[in-house]
Amino acid sequence: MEAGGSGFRGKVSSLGSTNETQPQPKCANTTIRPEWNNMADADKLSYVQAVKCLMGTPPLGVWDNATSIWDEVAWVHDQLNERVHGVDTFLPFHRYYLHMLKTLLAEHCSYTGPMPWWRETNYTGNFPESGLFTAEYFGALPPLSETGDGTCITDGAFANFTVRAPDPNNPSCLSRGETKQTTDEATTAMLDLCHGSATTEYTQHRRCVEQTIHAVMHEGIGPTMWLLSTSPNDPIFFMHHGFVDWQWKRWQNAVPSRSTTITGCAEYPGDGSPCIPLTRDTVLTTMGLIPDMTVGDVLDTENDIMCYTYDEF
Ligand SMILES: [Cu+2]
Repeated sequence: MEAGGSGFRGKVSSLGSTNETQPQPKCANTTIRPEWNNMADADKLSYVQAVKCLMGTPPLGVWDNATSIWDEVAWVHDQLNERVHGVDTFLPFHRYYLHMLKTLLAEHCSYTGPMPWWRETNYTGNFPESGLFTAEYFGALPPLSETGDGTCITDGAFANFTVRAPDPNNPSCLSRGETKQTTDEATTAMLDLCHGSATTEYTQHRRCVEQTIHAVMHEGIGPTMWLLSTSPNDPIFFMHHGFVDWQWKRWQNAVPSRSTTITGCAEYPGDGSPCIPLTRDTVLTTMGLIPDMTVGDVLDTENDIMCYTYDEF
């Protein structure tokens, strides 16, 4: 539980003031999401162990074929694939999805430690240097083979994890294979592009983040990660999306109204009619893994629902 004010929030919703003009109250005691390398080794270990715990925790009943909550986490993302990628819902959904992970870790694995993020642009493309891909933590990130194949991960906290979502009749291994040429594209220049004068509109920022560093790292890390729809099978997904969320937060911090208002499209009907707009009231769902929320609930990370910020920008 993050300190700060579930009681206060209950009071506010009973007054019915979660509408467009009245943002959620601020969190009294904001927690800090640390960059991986700013964490103590013991905290790193307890985080990966908590994630591993979800892989061994019986499913919640969201997906009939699941053997664990982790299977359901990946399956839900697969089911929602079209609704949460390539649309402006992308950033709020994935912020909510990270909140889902935090909630599941706390409720089912007693994890109350920090939710880490990974500053992917701090390297010269040599991601094993990140301190993530080690035998203590996430396991190896080997290069993609000459024939374009990944390698089953047999070290680290998630060694020999079997990927079952979305098709339990075709299980596979958790697999990685780095294409350095691709991951090398995640540069600070690319990062700055998404925060510059060409990206002052929310949709421009979202598109920039989604189509550059977000896409590059999914593609560059290899097989499990490059299948976008089921990529949360690889726990590195959440470190990666921590950085995606950090980028949005950094962009929001530059102009205060960016944490209270939203624009853009939640859906494109495809028949030439206008898009369905993304608003504070647009519903975000994990199909029952945690309760649904709205975009307005997650827009400001420092409100008393989300209640976090990052340790550095
Ligand atoms: Cu996604």
